[in-house]
Parts: sequence; structure tokens; C-alpha cells
Amino acid sequence: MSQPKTLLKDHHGLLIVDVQNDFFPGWELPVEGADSIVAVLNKWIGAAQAREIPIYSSRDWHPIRHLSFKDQGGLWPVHCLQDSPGAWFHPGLNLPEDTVKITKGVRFDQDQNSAFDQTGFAEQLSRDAVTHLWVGGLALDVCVLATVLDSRREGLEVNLIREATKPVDAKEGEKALQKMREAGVLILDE
Ligand code: VGL
Ligand code: ZN
Repeated sequence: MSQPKTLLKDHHGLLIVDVQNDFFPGWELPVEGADSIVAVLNKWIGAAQAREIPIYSSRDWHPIRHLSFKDQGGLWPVHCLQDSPGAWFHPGLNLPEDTVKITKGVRFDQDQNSAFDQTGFAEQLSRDAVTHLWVGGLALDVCVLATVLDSRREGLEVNLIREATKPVDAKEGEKALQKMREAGVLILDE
């Protein structure tokens, strides 16, 4: 495992995407191997705290009958319903109290895979003077991909923490990594 303590610098931020129960094995939209990312992320969280680097954590937070659900013509099983246990952050994730939370997936008219999509998150980063993000979470081929690509569009330097993310679909995960490389995302540990 690479050493987050030596990699995190001033004006960096740690962004943890959708590490919520429903994306873990045994829940509603399970991502294979998701359990293995929690310890990795905790190490990054510890390092970010030690270096006083801001931590951001996004959450998928769908209303009932959200348009992304299969029974509404969407792609996904019902997941991350607002205020339900499936939408809670994974209990093993050591999120500090001063974590900045980003809520998305709340709109009735469209899904929001990216943590930047109409959340105001770019504004917050600029207020926090963050120009470089370290990103992990779920799922590599869906919300992590959309978020990381938007980070680049916002002009941020971005590192994906490869061992801190897993895809819903392995093949799509490989495609996502390729799209990220093409967008100038640095992938740690490949
Ligand atoms: C996600 C599928 C549906 C994700 C969210 O967080 O990657 N995937 N909603
Ligand atoms: Zn969703």
C-alpha cells in the first residue's frame, strides 16, 4: 500500500465517493470486493487528518420511486433510499465529524452520478483552496468515473486511489480507468 502521508500536500483534498451500505455485498446493489476498500480509505482518512487536509464524502440519496430505479424504467435496483440503513455510510469507515458531506441523486428529473452535478461542490473546493483531489469509493465505473471526469473539467488535479475503488462490472471498470487516463487522471498504484 502506498503511503498517503507522504503524498498528501497543502491544497489537496480527499474525496470518498458513495461508500454506503447498499453498495456492499449482501445489500441492494452489491459491488464485489467493496469490503476491501474500507481499510485503505481509513488509512487515507488518518493521513488527511494528520495533515489537516479536508475530507469530502458524497452520498447517493434517492427519493422513493427515483427515476434511476428499474421499476421506474431506470438501470438500477432500488438503492440508497433517503434515511434508510442502506444509504448510511459504511459503519467501518472512520469519517471524522468535520467531513464535508455531498448529497446527490435527490433530483426528480435526472440522476446525478457526479458529486459535482448541481451540488455546488466546485464552489466549496474553491472556498477551501483545494486544487488537487485524491479519490476513492464506489463504484469505479459509475459515480467514481463521473465524479473524477468532472473534477478534471473543473480544472483540478486528480489522483485515483486504485486500491480504494471497485467497479459494479469488471469490464466497465477497465473502460473507466482508460477514460480517466485519457482525461489526465493519475492512477495511483498501477
Ligand atoms: C451508483 C449506481 C447507481 C454509484 C449510484 O454510486 O456508483 N451506482 N447509483
Ligand atoms: Zn444511485
